[in-house]
Amino acid sequence: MAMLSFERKYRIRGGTLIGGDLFDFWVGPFYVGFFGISTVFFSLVGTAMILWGAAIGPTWNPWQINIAPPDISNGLNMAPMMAGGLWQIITVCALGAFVSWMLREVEICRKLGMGLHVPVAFGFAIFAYFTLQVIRPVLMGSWGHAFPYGIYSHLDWVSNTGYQYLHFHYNPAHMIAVTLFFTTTLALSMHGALVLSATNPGKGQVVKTPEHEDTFFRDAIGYSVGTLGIHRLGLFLALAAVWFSALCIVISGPFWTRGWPEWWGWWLNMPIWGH
Ligand code: 07D
Ligand code: 07D
Ligand code: U10
Repeated sequence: MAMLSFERKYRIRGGTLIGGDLFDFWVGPFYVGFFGISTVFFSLVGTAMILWGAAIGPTWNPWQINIAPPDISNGLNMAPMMAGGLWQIITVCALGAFVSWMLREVEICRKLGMGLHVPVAFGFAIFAYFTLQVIRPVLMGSWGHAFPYGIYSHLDWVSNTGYQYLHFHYNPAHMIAVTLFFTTTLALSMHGALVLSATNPGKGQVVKTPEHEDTFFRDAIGYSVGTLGIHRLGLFLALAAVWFSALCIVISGPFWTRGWPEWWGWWLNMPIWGH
């Protein structure tokens, strides 16, 4: 019950960014706030538009529902409702809901007197989405370059977009992003394993301290990044992974239109090879 008495003590007014006391209350476990209301609003409108799109489409199979962006020939104009207009409204609602959710996190952090690390981190995910759906299509001159809303159709978009550049694995920013994602899972698995090994050492054993954790890595690899450090590193790795993902897709099209293997020509053409 420690958690519940803590919550009773801290669930007081204040810290809102907008609306003052107006929406400063909880519904069950959920803090509401102005941005809780706007989250619910954008989510409901966006979901309704997806359901409308599904209703006029050929299938109710959840895996196959697809709401496509406007045709490339439509450019950056508003599209007719049944020819990409729905996709445009859903995109606005998605961005409205994601940003509302982030700002609701900010209000919760302010109430608790905590840092803003969680909403900042979520902001990186929103930025990646914004890059895919707004920045890159705008740079390329058409909403038709954005990805469609559907479980399988968005996979088709990733594959098709990848092959447009012949071999997406040769995109250097994609390489860095993939490496950072792999390193993130490595770091989390090492951290999870280390903490469990120290705090859950088995029946009859004494719980170990951070000194044990530090010493394990000093013995094993000669250095310990430390108990605060591993969390800084984990956040950095994950945010850098998303940052390089956004970079790898925004350069594909707006700044590099040929196959990615060709980009490596600079290496093959270096004068040191003597040709
Ligand atoms: C575990 C937190 C929970 C979140 C979940 C996702 C919806 C969508 C909507 C039917 C880690 C909830 C899903 C609300 C339902 C309709 C219309 C997060 C966790 C469980 N993808 N993607 C998935 C999204 C993009 C790619 C799964 C969203 C880019 C590949 C799920 C976005 C590219 C694969 C999903 C988005 C891309 C997937 C599991 C937005 C590059 C898979 C996601 C808003 C980033 C995997 C069938 C997950 C799969 C998968 C959702 C964008 C590539 C449906 C919401 C365009 C290659 N994506 N995705 O666990 O099985 O995330 O697909 O940007 O293989 Mg995707
Ligand atoms: C965009 C998600 C944002 C989510 C938000 C929240 C809800 C609410 C509610 C659960 C960015 C949504 C929330 C909806 C849900 C409830 C209640 C995250 C986003 C705001 N690739 N590739 C990447 C790998 C290949 C290609 C990124 C690996 C092929 C293209 C990552 C491999 C070709 C694009 C990555 C591989 C190809 C990418 C994705 C291996 C295809 C992108 C992660 C091992 C033939 C995308 C910004 C990401 C990108 C991207 C990994 C292979 C193409 C680095 C490991 C060679 C076209 N690929 N890829 O970005 O950079 O997350 O997007 O083969 O566009 Mg790739
Ligand atoms: C970490 C940690 C740490 C901990 C931790 C954690 C990181 C060191 C101390 C946290 C980690 C975990 C708990 C582990 C598991 C987590 C994951 C694997 C990540 C993925 C998470 C999920 C898949 C769960 C997702 C669930 C969500 C997002 C909750 C959904 C909630 C709502 C829909 C309600 C939101 C409330 C709002 C907007 C405020 C307003 C509320 C109201 C007015 C009342 C409620 C109203 C509704 C529900 C209806 C509104 C409709 C909406 C929003 C649209 C839906 C539309 C439909 C048509 C269905 O490091 O320590 O430990 O624990």
